[in-house]
Amino acid sequence: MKKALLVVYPEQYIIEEAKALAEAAGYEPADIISQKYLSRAKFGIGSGKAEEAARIVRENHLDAVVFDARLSGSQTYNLAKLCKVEVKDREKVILEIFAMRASTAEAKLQVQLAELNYELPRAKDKVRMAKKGEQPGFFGLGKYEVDVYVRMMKDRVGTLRKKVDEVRNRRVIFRQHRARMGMPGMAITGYTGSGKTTLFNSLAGESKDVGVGVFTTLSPTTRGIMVDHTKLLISDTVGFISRLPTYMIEAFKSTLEEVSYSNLVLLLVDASEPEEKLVRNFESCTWTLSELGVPEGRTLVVMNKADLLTGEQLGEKAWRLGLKDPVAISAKTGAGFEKLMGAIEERLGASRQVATTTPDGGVNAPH
Ligand SMILES: Nc1nc2c(ncn2[C@@H]2O[C@H](COP(=O)(O)OP(=O)(O)OP(=O)(O)O)[C@@H](O)[C@H]2O)c(=O)[nH]1
Ligand SMILES: [Mg+2]
Repeated sequence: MKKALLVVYPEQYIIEEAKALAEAAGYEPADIISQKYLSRAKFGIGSGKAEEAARIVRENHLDAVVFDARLSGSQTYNLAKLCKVEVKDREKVILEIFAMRASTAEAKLQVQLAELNYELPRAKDKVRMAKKGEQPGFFGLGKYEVDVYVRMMKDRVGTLRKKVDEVRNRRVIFRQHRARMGMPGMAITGYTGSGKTTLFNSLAGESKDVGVGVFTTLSPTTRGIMVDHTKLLISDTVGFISRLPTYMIEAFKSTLEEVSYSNLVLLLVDASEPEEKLVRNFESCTWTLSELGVPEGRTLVVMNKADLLTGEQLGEKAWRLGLKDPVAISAKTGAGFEKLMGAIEERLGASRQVATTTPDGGVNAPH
């Protein structure tokens, strides 16, 4: 494993998540610098801190700097030049994890598209720097060739988008088929590591990979289960994470469209998280769901990992999330499943009564 210096905001839960991300991407967080501001113009961090980072890297023979925020192309370049090792920002780290774990052709295409969307503004930065003479000979290219390189990247984005759309169309056909068969769908969504796959496995009698780290699941799986004498299609989905750029959601849209077109969206929260993290993660999930066009009324919030909490703690956390009649379960032990199934039946029953069919054949539940 490469040893890295982690640069991160000074909050315990943010540090923990940053560590988990770094590890999942193959970096061992050997040292940490925490800073309240990670958006300073030249290096992301202030010049003094950047010097300190360079010293830590040098003295401890580290291989990389992992920066848990977004960096522009020029910030990355400046920091890498100062520290003399590679610099990976948060988005790049997430992309690397996705690239390592993408196993289906579709996921691979999606990751490539997200990578290009990540590189494009940075390539433009490089063009600007090359033009100002600040970064001559980037890739051994002169400034005109760099212009050509950016144009080439834009073309590739176009080609990839078309391919991703083709796969997406196949999903649309599959969805139309399901809708014609009158099968309702439920997507299990939530922050990465909240226990979606564990729940999916329990409900569907499957044995999909469950992980301790982040982003164990990248491709959605759908299975049918019987609920109230009706076949319900449940889908396990890719986890959400805070500060996820919209272009990444865009790249994974065909996967996440399963969510947009579901009759019911189960939002699973890890109730064992400390309160502040719980609330922040919940907010980032509801933000992502709204980015995906899921109306609030279609979401069923379920508190998971209840086995790790007392009833009193659960009540307190439900209150913090504003849940009036909380459904609390343990995906691991099966506790609370009866209430969960009851809530699912009730919500599906209500959605069936007023369900209409959308032009593409998807079933559109009431807003
Ligand atoms: N104690 C306890 N642990 C749980 C429960 N549900 C899941 N876990 C654990 O939480 C970790 C993450 O579980 P996963 O099911 O992989 O979570 P996920 O939401 O699918 O994660 P990603 O696919 O990475 O987004 C694993 O170590 C599970 O064993 C639960 O009800 N109780
Ligand atoms: Mg999973």
